[in-house]
Amino acid sequence: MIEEQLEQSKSTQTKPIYYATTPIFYVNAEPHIGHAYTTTLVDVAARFHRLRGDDTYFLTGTDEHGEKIQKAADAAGLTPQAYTDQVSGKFRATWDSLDISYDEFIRTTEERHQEVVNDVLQRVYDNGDIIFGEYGGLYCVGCERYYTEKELVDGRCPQHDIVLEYRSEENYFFRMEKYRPWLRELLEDNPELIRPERYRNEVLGILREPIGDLSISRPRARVPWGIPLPWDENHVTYVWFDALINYYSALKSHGTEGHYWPHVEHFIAKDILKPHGVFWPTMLKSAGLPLYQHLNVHGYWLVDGGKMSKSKGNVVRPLDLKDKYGNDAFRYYLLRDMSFGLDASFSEVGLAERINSDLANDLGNLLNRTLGMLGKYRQGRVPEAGDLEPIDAALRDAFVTLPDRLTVMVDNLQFDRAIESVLEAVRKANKYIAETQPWALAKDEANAKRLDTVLYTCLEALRCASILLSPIIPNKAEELRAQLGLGGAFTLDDAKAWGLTPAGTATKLGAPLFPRVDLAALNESLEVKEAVIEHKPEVTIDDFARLEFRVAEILKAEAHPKADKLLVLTVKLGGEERTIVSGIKKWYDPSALAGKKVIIVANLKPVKLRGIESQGMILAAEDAEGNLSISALDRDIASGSEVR
Ligand code: ME8
Repeated sequence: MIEEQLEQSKSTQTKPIYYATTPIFYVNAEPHIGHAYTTTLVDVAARFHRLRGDDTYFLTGTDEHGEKIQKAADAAGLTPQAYTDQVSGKFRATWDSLDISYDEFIRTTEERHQEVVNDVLQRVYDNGDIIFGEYGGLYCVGCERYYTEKELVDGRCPQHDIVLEYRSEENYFFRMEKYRPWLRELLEDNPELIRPERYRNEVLGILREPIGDLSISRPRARVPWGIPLPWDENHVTYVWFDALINYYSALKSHGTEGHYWPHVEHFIAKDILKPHGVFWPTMLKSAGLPLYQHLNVHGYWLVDGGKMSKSKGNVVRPLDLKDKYGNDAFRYYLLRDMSFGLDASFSEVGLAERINSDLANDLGNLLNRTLGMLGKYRQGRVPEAGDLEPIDAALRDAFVTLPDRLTVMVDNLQFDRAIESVLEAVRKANKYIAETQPWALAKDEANAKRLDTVLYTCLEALRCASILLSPIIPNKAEELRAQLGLGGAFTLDDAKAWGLTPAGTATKLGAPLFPRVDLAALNESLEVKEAVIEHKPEVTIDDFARLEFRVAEILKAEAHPKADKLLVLTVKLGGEERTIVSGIKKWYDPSALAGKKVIIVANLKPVKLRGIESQGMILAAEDAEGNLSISALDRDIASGSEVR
């Protein structure tokens, strides 16, 4: 099958078109490693297609309407517009800082998008596919959709693990059920349409039973933050109906839909399979628009064996990893350590090990050894190669056959295998050095030409590696090329040709491309972090409001008669005096405490500590070693004042 595809790709004459999309992300959360994965993956695919010379277009953006966003804006105390501007800006800035080469960033609050949503809605309406009716069901605001009983796990939302609320409302409905037989047949006839296969099977499973009609509006009185329906302004468009259209509206707004739309490739994770696998194709069909080429569905990055969540406190932020390890190393890890379609477990140690083994050891060493020897034996200048011996030709073939193999792998979403095959060739080059022993050749002037050939072969291996890895590690690939003395533009075809490095080129051995990570130090710092971060549940503002924090002045402090570690404090709280027993004795001399103002929790139920009733608790900061410091106020404030 691979041979067949190779033949096909060779025989393609016209410049292929590639249009790839990420989901547009909800602006109720900040970018995390999951968002970064899909976006980096599409970036790598887009860069690879550009390298092949394809006419490439890459779209990403943010999903900004709906009840969930409206609620998030309320909680942040901002208008929905101000709030979405802020978070959408963070997504864009994150992608810029991660070197994401998107061609366009779309926001669903833009007028150009809203116009196209109206247009598509009107088409579906004119086609007789919209009806008005009442619907009742279990709704998840997090997913912004109704769930059927069958889709629930233990009666809860499978994505958010919460009990869903029953809702019933008068809405407009899209006659989705009508298109079920068509979609089923389409998926049966086109096994690659949704891939990998497990997700196609999942959608086919959904289509085996009635899918019902899709509620596509919300009453404007309840959800004002949305696009009003063109035929009834008392209702706004359901957020998924609005959001999915972004993939088309971005093109339509500048007239390129005829060019790119027929080639669209969507990339999503499994969480939003149903909207993309069922809602979207049926919507497109009704609106008379062509379907996507492929729906490419990847798995989830798991952290600590489960989903990341704010409440568990284990959300992994891409910019933190970029700052710590560099962006190229982070991108490399993301693409190398997840098999497309399957879940993967994020591990910082795994990331560091990947850097050390593949990037510092294999690639970095090849560069350092080659340029080191070139400096020593040839003043850093690229020599002219002589005739190739079989061992040289074997290494050449390992590289020049890679572009076609990688093309097939990338087309089949095997990004991890594609990277691994380049690294295999890099390892072969290291082995080649061990076998040809340039240092031994250098000892005898009679072997000068042979040494030239060996060094040149290593340089060519590095040049090809720099091209093949450039979509994944774009900056380091540039640095690598600069050290090789190469500049300017290059294409994938340049990695099929051997001998493109001009003899006489001056190389410039620089700093190591990927410094090794000190694994022992990393393990130690992670252990400390683990100890400090207790996973605490998220609280609502109402939970917080139940606690009463007040300023208290310490009047006197003395050692607890029956406990080594405790002090008994008398504090003044406005007009009131209280006794508080506190475990700060190790850090404070009782005589130095009188007169200090501290913050206490004033409405704790009193408890007896070693026989003395404590009527509150002093807040103290605690570091990783367990040292305590009672809160210091930087301005004199009356005792009894509330702290919020
Ligand atoms: O669903 N692992 O937006 P969203 C891998 N606005 N990828 C992950 C991930 C994880 N742990 N968590 C999230 C929405 N993702 C809608 C989309 S499209 C018309 C509308 C990535 O902010 C993955 O791409 O919840 C997933 O599909 C997407 O973020 C969901 O992003």
